[in-house]
Amino acid sequence: MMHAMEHMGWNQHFAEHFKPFETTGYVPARVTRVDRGIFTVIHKDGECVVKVTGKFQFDATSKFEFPTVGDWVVLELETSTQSGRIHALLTRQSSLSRMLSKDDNQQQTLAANVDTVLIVCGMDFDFNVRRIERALTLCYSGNVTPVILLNKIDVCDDVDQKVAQLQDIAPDVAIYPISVTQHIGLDALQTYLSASQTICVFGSSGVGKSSLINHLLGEEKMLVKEIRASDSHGRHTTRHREMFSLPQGCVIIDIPGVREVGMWTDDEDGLQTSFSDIEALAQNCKFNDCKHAHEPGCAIKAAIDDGELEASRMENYRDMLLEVKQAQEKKDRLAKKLERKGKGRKRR
Ligand SMILES: Nc1nc2c(ncn2[C@@H]2O[C@H](COP(=O)(O)OP(=O)(O)OP(=O)(O)O)[C@@H](O)[C@H]2O)c(=O)[nH]1
Ligand SMILES: [Zn+2]
Repeated sequence: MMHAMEHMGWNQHFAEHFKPFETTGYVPARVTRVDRGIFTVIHKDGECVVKVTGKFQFDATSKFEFPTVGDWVVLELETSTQSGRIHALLTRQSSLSRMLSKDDNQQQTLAANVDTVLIVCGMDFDFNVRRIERALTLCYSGNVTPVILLNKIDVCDDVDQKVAQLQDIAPDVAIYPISVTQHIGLDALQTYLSASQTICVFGSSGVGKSSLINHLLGEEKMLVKEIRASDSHGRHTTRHREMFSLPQGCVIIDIPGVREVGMWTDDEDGLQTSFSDIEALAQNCKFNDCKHAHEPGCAIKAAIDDGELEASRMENYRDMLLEVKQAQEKKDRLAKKLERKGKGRKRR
């Protein structure tokens, strides 16, 4: 049993959080698909399509408390009919969220419990440091480890220079120059693919995400093996699932919307991690409340003038900081609304 569960991403964290439910007869299950309130989940003995209980529905204060792809849930399972209901959500280890539109600040949680995001860039035309910064921030805000894959090094003349450029902005992130089609540098990725691990792949169209996933799945087969507790359900050649497992036991979540990175976060810490150089520079500004615009003694402006800091990096930081502030305001408004709703409930 443990074998199958580990190949679904189960680990000590979830085992710990499931303990209170052990005596209930409920089972842990992982959400592989969400479609308007209908959840496809897998458990150690199979798969079923379920809804949440009425109590779950009532207790939820926002849609972010509802299960999303990758979530572990507490499932009441009717084995004879393979039907059931979701009673609870096990505390998430991590999550990836994006902004649906800048104007209305709508958040969407795309995937939960992701350990590593492989950020894939194509070195032929897709190398964009600013976009990588956004992807990094998204990962840090969601407690996910980012890894940068610079693909197509076979058609790039200045790999070292680009690696150096990225090391500058992301000194703590592992960067792998690779070529999927030429089989260069791919063995090193095995570190991220062991059992109990869940990964996501980010990147623009054409950078080689599908090629990479196919390679990881095993080249001769070129098949996508859906996550199933047993092989008796057979293998499928089309990838209509949003989650599947590699032979090594790692789980890949591949949701179209997750591939192209947007961002939604109300977490300034994620931003501070990605832009620690700017935060450090700002400490040296003459005024504590320096807006880094036209103030005298601005260390940021000086660094840009000296060529020490790229103006576009600062702009990107400014944009994201604004998004974070807007998101925080929205969250505050929502919290106030919920508080009022909560009071209303108690009075009844
Ligand atoms: N030269 C070169 N081409 C590559 C490499 N890896 C992938 N490609 C090619 O890049 C093209 C796009 O690859 P895909 O894997 O379809 O890219 P994708 O990121 O999945 O694209 P979408 O499905 O549109 O999101 C294909 O023609 C691949 O053969 C590489 O290492 N070097
Ligand atoms: Zn300043």
